[in-house]
Amino acid sequence: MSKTTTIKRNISLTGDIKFTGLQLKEPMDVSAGFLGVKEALRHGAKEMGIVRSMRALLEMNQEDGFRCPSCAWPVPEHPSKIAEYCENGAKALADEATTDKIGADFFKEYSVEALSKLSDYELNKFGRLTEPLVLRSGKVHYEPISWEEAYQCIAEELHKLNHPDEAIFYTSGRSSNEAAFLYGMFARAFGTNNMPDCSNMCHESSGLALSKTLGIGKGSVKVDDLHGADVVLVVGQNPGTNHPRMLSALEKCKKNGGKVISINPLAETAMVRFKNPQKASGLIGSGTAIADIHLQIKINEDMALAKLMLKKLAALDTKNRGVFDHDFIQQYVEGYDELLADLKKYNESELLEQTGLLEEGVNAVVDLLASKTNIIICWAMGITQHKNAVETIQEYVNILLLKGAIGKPFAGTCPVRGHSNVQGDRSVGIMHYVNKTLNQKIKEHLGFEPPIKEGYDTVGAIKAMHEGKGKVFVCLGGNFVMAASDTAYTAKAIQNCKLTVQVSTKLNRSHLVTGDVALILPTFGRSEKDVKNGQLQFMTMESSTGKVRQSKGLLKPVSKHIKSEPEIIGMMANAYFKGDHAMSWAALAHDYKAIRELIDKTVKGFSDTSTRSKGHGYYLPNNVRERDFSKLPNGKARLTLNTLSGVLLEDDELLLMTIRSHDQFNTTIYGLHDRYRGIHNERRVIFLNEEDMQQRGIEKLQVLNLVSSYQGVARRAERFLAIPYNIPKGNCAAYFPETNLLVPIDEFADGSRTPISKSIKIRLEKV
Ligand SMILES: Nc1nc2c(c(=O)[nH]1)N[C@H]1C(S)=C(S)[C@@H](COP(=O)(O)OP(=O)(O)OC[C@H]3O[C@@H](n4cnc5c(=O)[nH]c(N)nc54)[C@H](O)[C@@H]3O)O[C@H]1N2
Ligand SMILES: Nc1nc2c(c(=O)[nH]1)N[C@H]1C(S)=C(S)[C@@H](COP(=O)(O)OP(=O)(O)OC[C@H]3O[C@@H](n4cnc5c(=O)[nH]c(N)nc54)[C@H](O)[C@@H]3O)O[C@H]1N2
Ligand SMILES: [Mo]
Repeated sequence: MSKTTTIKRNISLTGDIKFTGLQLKEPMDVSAGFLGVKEALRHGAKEMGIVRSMRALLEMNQEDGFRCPSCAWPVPEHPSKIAEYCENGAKALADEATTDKIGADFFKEYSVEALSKLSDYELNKFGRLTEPLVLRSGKVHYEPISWEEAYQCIAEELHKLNHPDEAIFYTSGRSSNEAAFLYGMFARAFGTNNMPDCSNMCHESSGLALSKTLGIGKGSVKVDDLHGADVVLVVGQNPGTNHPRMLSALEKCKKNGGKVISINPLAETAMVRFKNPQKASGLIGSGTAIADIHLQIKINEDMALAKLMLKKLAALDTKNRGVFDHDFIQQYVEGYDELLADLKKYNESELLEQTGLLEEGVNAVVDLLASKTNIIICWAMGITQHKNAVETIQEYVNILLLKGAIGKPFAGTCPVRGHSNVQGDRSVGIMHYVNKTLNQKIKEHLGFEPPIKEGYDTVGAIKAMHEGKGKVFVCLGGNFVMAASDTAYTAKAIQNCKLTVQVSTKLNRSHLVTGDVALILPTFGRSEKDVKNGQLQFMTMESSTGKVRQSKGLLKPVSKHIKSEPEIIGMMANAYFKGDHAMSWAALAHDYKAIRELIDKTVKGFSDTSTRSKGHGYYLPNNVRERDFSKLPNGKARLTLNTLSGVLLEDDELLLMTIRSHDQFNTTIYGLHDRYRGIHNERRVIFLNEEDMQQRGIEKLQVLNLVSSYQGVARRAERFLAIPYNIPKGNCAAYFPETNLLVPIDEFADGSRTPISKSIKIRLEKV
């Protein structure tokens, strides 16, 4: 490696800001039907060629195929033979399996500085990364590097550190269980628990709230439970775009007489009407309305709503003892009297006013909750990314516990996970905190002493790098600089590092905002064939409902020079330990069955995974499903007292939620449309309430800067077009990651430290 000189390179964090030609249409009232399938095929054919795309689509989510790389929604127990994918799954596949590629020649032509002037959409479009590359100290062009030299470079930098805690190992949720396990064990063997992961920005709030109240950080329902539920609340989630296959489950629920309630500041398309693309009738039929009731709540007022519903239910229960499940409460739950006493402190009309809802709507939901017992609550980022996220989730759990809607068929908790294997990564050991049971098993079966000091989560890692305490930053997938909060602060933190390493499939801004020296280690996508010792390999993943299944690629890898994630991690560890360690890293790098055997030995609930993950796969144990709360203090599930809190706005402030368009997967921008919301060919838009616009004298399509001010620091995201939209007064919405610049590093959920990406106070500045 060349000698270290620290230059910060002239990197743009936004790309050149330009409008791309907005066309406005009416928001759509149906989704997923014929248009969805057509869109899926169009994307596939364009990126992969028609034969490759049809073959891949047919294998996606089938028993012997590969798991969809998009969201973590499980495949039903009896998947349809023809199509177990959705439009956005097909887009994710097309994006990964694209035949466009870039290697050393490309980077010789384009410097990181020049590339940084492009948008995230343009960066992703270049195609797959095909060979290992290095950005040497002081240089602005990546150059080729051999795999051997790349591993040596990492090993040398790791050896140079004064303490293992100067290294940080980030994981995005697209890895397999095998890769994540090996990676987490390497971090520990190296000596640190610095394992931030995308969960920290995602469902960490759910994990915490659920562990505290029910004793497991995962949801309790299976897909079939949704089919038979009486009432399903879909809270702070946009399944039409982000979990489209979930709509089929909701549709079944309705067919069986269940009611679906949407609680969301936006009337999201699929919750209004949708067509089922897997059925012939779905291609031509008129579609089904999904949500029976939509509560258009104000941003971050779910706690007020949950309290209001609890109060109304408690009043009904006093009148007629059948509303709460007193036998269940008696046997399994603690904190009943305290909760009922605490609720008395709150005033119904004040709560109602806070939510911004009409009482009829709330009463209709309360009537359903009062008369039914098979209740499921689903939620996602609309709930987890607020300061009071953990307590809000606990308040929703209170409703389920009082109703006895826990640990029985057709009822329970359903935090809908994001990344396709984010839950599995956590299960097999990607976590910044210390798990004593796991550590004990590591000592017994892997033969080394794991560190016992808590590591950095995402926010902690950024701060450590900012302060110069984090020096080597390794990322297993993801796009850290764009996904994290406070983009400018995060970028500065990363640029403080000596070495940054990205194990990636495609180009993104995290390859441009780097440490002094940077490595790109290109890897397989899930759809690609991974052949080792002449044998087609498979990996395993865990769905949102806790089921472990195999995933086996079938497409020819995009390049001969890329390697699988387990191989990269194993060989990196091998270069570091040079044979001087209890684990056989080089052997594991090439033997996933051996990795699975170690997972089975060390991780609770995994057993005989190589066999049991075949076909339909197997469920990991879940104490809530068994109504076993013995691990909680007093052996009971816990009702919690949660403080009502909201965000106080100044007169000229609005509350901003940063959301996904229909054409993106997190920071990967597939296209510039959000056709469900009527937005075509533009991402720099801000959705505003019309009254708010009038009050501020803002015209439709006026150009605005968004400014957040926390602790006297103004953060600015520039040039957004004003779109009048059906959104509660005082609220507004824009897409992430363009707006991550506005989220202050120190503003996160209490307890889980998830950035407040859904409730940022902003002012609008006319340009
Ligand atoms: N196609 C596609 N699929 C994806 C992803 C993707 O980017 N693209 N991302 C994956 C990942 S990692 C994740 S975590 C999930 C994300 O899935 P979602 O959570 O559905 O994603 P968001 O777009 O963040 O949408 C949040 C929803 O919450 C609502 N909301 C915002 N604030 C509030 C609030 O205070 N209260 C209530 N009740 N609602 C609120 C918004 O209006 C929006 O409908 O999707 C996964 N699947
Ligand atoms: N403001 C705001 N910020 C947010 C959110 C929000 O709602 N609002 N949501 C948060 C959430 S929920 C999440 S989960 C995070 C997401 O954070 P990340 O998971 O870090 O980000 P992604 O955009 O999913 O990562 C995309 C990159 O992953 C790489 N990649 C794709 N597939 C593979 C693979 O199979 N292997 C490897 N090694 N690499 C691969 C590609 O290079 C691609 O460019 O963002 C968070 N940030
Ligand atoms: Mo996520």
